[in-house]
Amino acid sequence: MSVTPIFSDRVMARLDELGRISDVAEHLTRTTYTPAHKQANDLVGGWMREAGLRVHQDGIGNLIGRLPAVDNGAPWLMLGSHLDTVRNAGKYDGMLGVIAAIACVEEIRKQGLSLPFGIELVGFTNEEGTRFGTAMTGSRAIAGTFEPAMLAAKDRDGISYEQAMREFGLDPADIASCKWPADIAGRKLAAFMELHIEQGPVLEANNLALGVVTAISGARRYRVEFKGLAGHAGTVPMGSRRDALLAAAEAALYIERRCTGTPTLVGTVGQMEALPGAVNVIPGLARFSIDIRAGVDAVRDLAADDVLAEVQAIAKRRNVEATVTPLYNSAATPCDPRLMDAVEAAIKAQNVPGMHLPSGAGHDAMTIADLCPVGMIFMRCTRGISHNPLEAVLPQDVELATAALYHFITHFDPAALAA
Ligand code: HGY
Ligand code: MN
Ligand code: MN
Repeated sequence: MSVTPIFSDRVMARLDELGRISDVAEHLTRTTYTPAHKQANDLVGGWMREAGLRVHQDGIGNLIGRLPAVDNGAPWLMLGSHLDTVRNAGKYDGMLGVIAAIACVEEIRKQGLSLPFGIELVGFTNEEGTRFGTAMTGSRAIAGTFEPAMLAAKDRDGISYEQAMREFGLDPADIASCKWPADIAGRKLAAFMELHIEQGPVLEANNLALGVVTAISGARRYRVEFKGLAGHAGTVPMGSRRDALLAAAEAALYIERRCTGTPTLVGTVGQMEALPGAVNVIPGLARFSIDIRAGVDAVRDLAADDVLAEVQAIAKRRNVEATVTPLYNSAATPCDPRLMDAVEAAIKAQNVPGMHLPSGAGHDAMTIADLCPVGMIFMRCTRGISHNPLEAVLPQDVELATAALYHFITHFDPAALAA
């Protein structure tokens, strides 16, 4: 007998609706400080209000819904995930964690439950770093680790983070006000729990819907520019070229070699451009991104150091100039064992098996870990595909995942973490 779903119909319908809000018509790309960012905050803010949450947008553009406890001095549980996306994205990465948490609050109110803690439900902005390269600025503002240098980061059109904020109606001077406890002085944050798709193939390979996240890999990101000499494709002999694109190509292939063969170590060149970009001109300028991660920081750092050294060696060999700009650096983050136990119990309560697994993907939980213990629930995604419009989930998994989050919330005991 199939049990009537409590959550999944509404969660899936809302994810479909939210997935139609994009910076561009042809696919889902929702970056930061764009009209789509505002539209998404307005739409999700309305759903938060319907659930009985008090809603506001904070000083950096995060969307926040609050359900205070009856007791003003009670601790708070933070829930949520990010509302921004990569380019040509799927509609579940980040959004699932926000929409499912709203569905849980709706059910809590429907059941007339009053919890011994407040709920701070956050739709973080700029977790991906798609527009400016520098990532997780929304959660960093709440954690108090936003770095003013990030305001100078520029998008593809040369607009700075600061300028984009101001055009969005925000004042960088207000970023400091986002830092927990924000506008409720002295409140204590007991924990942060994030539901997220796995974005990998492990749960599906084990025929499981849900998983307990053990740790989140740390990442280092850079932007590299090689400056050679543009020249005529027909007249400059091969031996006397200063071809910036070939230097970048050599660096990319080195990154692949260096990051292959070490467990949890991965290296990616996601962006590359050759300028001036004419078919009959030797590229005088090449820009590309580097993203290096591992479950253990020392493994990642060793690889990153080797890659940066090779970038300089290639520049020397090819007589081009290398400029390396660090964009982002996050340490590997362990999930709190007590929250892992609570997630395990929440999965068990759904009468399904689960498993423990690390996250190769980064999440806002890494940043919020500077404030409080963090935990994550992983949900299977089809063929492990993510950062891709083919990202897909099963409604029955969404039901299980939201029910597990609901179980975690309604059984959460802040005192157990105070010990
Ligand atoms: O890049 C990541 O790991 C995440 O999707 N922001
Ligand atoms: Mn992502
Ligand atoms: Mn994500």
